[in-house]
Amino acid sequence: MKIVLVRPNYESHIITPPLGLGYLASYLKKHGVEVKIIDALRDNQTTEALLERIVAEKPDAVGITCLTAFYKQVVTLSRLLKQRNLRVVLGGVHPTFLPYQTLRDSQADYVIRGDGEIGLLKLVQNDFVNDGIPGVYSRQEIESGKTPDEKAQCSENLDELPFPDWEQIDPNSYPEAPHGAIVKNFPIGVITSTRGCPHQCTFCASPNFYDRRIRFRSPENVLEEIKYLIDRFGVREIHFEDDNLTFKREHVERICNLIIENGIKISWACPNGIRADTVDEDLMRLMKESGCYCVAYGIESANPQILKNVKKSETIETIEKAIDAANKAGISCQGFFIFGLPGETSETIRETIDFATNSKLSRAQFLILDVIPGSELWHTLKGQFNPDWTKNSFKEPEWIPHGLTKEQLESAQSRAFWKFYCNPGRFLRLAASVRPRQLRYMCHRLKDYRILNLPWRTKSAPDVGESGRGTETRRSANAHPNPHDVNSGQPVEQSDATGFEPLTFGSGGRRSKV
Ligand code: B12
Ligand code: SF4
Repeated sequence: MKIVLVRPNYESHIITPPLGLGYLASYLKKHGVEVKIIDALRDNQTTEALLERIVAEKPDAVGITCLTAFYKQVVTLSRLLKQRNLRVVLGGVHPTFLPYQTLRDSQADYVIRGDGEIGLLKLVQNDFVNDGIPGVYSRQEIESGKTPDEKAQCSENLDELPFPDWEQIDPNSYPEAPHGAIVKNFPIGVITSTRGCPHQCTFCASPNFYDRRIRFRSPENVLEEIKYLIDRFGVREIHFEDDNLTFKREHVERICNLIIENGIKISWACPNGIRADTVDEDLMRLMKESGCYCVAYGIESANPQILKNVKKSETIETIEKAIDAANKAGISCQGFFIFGLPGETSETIRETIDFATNSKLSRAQFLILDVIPGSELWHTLKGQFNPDWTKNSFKEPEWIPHGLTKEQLESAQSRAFWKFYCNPGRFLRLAASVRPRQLRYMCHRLKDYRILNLPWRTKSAPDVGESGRGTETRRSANAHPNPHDVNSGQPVEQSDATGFEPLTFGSGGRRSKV
């Protein structure tokens, strides 16, 4: 039995090892299944070349990973594979929350919801006959009345999972576009030491994906993987991509202490962010001693009411303390902000920009809200916007808070970056840490985040300081009712409005080299 696991190519300025595919591959291999990973994003392959590469492998099935941001490319690839009579299985965050629509658009045979290791293995071992494997669904099953409300069985003891199949996603082959843009050392090993997050921020998909639970690997198991990455691939930096690395203090403290006690010389960072309410100066100092040089905090907004609206359960004072703690310990600190959250006004945008600019953050990222499947906002804002998954994620507004306009949000993004980096110290530190080989992707980022849109040349919007109400503030959704309310306590799967047309080659999957 041979399975090919694929990440399609799509427009992105971040290209990191696909951990999910790595875990699926090692788990299947451990159970005697032959697996080939093809990362077309890393290899920058056209859809045509990718298709031929997959077909040449003569697989028994093709598994494709799918986030909302590259749904279109997944659908295109899946349909082409079906035309070649190949069996297709989809998994990942997007199909987990919109299984029926995904199956219908992609013509894939199966969707597996949630963690994929056990469900996929069972399906393979069952010769692709689904006799009630939890979390596995076909379009026909759903149309004949089965409700896709179950997730696949997941591994309760994460230490039982083998490390990702690093041989096939060698850290050395991801040199140019790491998460967080600026890094200290290459190559980078990407690790998750936990799965899940018990919080409930309304813009985030993780709580629903993991049912608000968090599972931990043992710190010893994490250390083993770090050692393996160093010995086998010469890794010199680790990026923890956990949702909530510092959630349990003993967990992160033990990881730090093991790194120190074992004399491991490595730099590490948390580019996916940690929560400000889980850290203090002591913890930061320990993290620093073990090699941590950069953390990011999901700050989202400086307005207390907005933080409440999105159930962040953190105060601005806590966030300020956490930034202070990082600075005192000598750890560089990045802030993530989102414009366009419920309750946003021109005044709150200004508040956030002022907070960021006057803070001790050394870097900041300003995104525009995307209402993503799996998030609570996906439910509560349903019917108030048309999801468009062909647009650039987190860069183009889709739902617009009452009283604001699309243009105001877009100009806020570029204005925020400019104001933030107008500080000479910040700018010089940033410029000094960019490496020549990263320049191409750095330019890509500057363009994506509208940093190249000079704020004084952004026509359009009234200044965010002006209070005028937008003319066209909300778009009404045009959602087709679905034949089934198939989504597992999730809302009715929303709309056909995903920009889907007849299948074409081409656009699916070429990354513009900027
Ligand atoms: C690391 C990470 C990234 C990395 C790479 C992601 C990747 N997979 O290639 C980078 C930094 C590039 C990234 C980018 C983005 N990300 Co991201 N990212 C994550 C993060 C923190 C961890 C992902 C991970 O490695 N998990 C560990 C592995 C083991 O889990 P996994 O990938 O989910 O895989 C498991 C299952 O999903 C399933 N599975 C996955 N694929 C397949 C395939 C098959 C066939 C099967 C059967 C099963 C299966 O089985 C796997 C093993 O159990 C998650 C949060 C999270 N907790 O998942 C967000 C997350 C996936 N990202 C998210 C988002 C929104 C984004 C961005 C749009 C953000 C942005 N600012 O632009 C971009 C989109 C991509 C782009 N345009 O570049 C959302 C996804 C929401 C959605 N509906 O799609 C998440 C859930 C975060 C969130 N808080 O909401 N991301
Ligand atoms: S944003 Fe962070 S803290 Fe909030 S639910 Fe998502 S992963 Fe958890």
